[in-house]
Parts: sequence; structure tokens; C-alpha cells
Amino acid sequence: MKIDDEKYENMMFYYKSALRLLETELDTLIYENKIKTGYNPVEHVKTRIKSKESIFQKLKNKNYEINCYNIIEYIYDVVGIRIICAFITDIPLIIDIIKNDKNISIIKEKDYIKNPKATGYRSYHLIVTFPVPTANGTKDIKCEIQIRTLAMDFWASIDHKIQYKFSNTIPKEVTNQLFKYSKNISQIDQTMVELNNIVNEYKEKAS
Ligand code: 0O2
Repeated sequence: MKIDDEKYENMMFYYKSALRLLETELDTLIYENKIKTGYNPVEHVKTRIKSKESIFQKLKNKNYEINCYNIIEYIYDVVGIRIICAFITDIPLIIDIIKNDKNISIIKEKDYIKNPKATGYRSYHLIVTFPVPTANGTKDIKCEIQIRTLAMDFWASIDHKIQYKFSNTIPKEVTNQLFKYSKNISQIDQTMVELNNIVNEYKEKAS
């Protein structure tokens, strides 16, 4: 089915606005938290708007007809924001910062750290809505925020490149190895927290 180009572009305008506004909101939250606590749990933030091809493919995979209504209703990650942190213990701090914000409404939470995906994928996902001002009042736009450590991001980025979208067509040996490395990365994440704690205790005693 063909989607009307003009209608699609009009709809995307609001998604692009939501991305800009939510990114600014997160910048402010991170800044204010640093002023309040003296600690910044965020390493960096990456953003993207999902491509038209990926949106259509995702609707097809979910067996939905390709139209604007179904995009708005069933695709949660047209706006994607990824927050990367150094330590696994930073993740709950970032979740709290977002949950305490009055403008962001959480509609779904997926804890792929407590319950990793069968591939080995680990990350914490928040599906949220963010209000975008329009002449007729505000429009609540769905956005996905992924929160993960540098190590989880390293694994997920490589997994995305080499297997995620074609996991059925690649040798089992590759999927098995990736799964194994995801476990290794999880252990490294734990060890980094322990090392950081040792250094912090050492600094405290020294001061
Ligand atoms: P892309 O290309 O990254 O955008 P649902 O929320 O149930 O309607 P959805 O959105 O498939 O369905 O949920 P899910 O499984 O939580 O996946 C959301 C996103 O998480 C994916 O978006 C990926 O970005 C990421 N993800 C999920 N599983 C994996 C995985 O095994 N490996 C990697 N590398 N990333 C994963 P997209 O649209 O599938 O892909």
C-alpha cells in the first residue's frame, strides 16, 4: 500500500519537533541533576529519527497496514534517544531523573538488563510521550529512550551491524558467540562498578 507523501511529511514534522524538544528537556534535566547532586551519570546522548524504510518494515513485521494511523499507534521508536553511561549503577539514577520530570509521561518500560533478550541484548527502554505545542494545543508524541552502559552499547552496536536484522540467515556459531560475549560484557560492567567503588573509598580516605 502507498502512503500519501504529504501526509507522511506533515506527520514527521511533529516527530522531529518532539526529538528536538525532548533532547533539550533531557539536557536540562541532566544539567540540573549535576548542580543538585554534584554527579553526572550521563556519558553522552545519541538521537535519531527512524527511517521511512525501517518504519514500513516494522509495520509489515507486525502485520499492520502501512498508514499514518498505524505508525502513530504501533511504532514507538520513530523518535529514538539513547543515553549512554559509564556504570551499570548509573542506569537507575538516569531512570529516576526522567521519571521525576513533570513533562515526560512513561507509557511502557522494558528492562532488558534484568531480562536480557534471547540474542543477549541488554538495555533499559522507556517508551514515553512528550508534549509538542501546536496552534491547537499540545500533541503527545511517542518516543523511545534507551538507557545503557558504554559496554552494552558497544555490544548492541556491533550486534546491530552483524546480526540483529538477519539473525535467521547467519551461522548459529555467530549468534552463540555474540550471546557469550554479551555475558562477558555483563561481568565487565559489574567489575567496573567494583573498581570504581574501590577508587571512591580510597579517595575518601585520602581526603
Ligand atoms: P532499530 O534499527 O534499532 O530501530 P514493541 O515495542 O514490542 O512494539 P519493538 O520496538 O521491536 O516492538 O521492541 P523491542 O524488541 O524492545 O526493540 C526496540 C529496539 O531495541 C529495536 O528497534 C532495537 O533498536 C533494539 N533492540 C531490540 N532487540 C535487539 C537486539 O537483539 N540487538 C540489538 N542490537 N538491538 C536490539 P528496531 O526497530 O527493531 O531496530
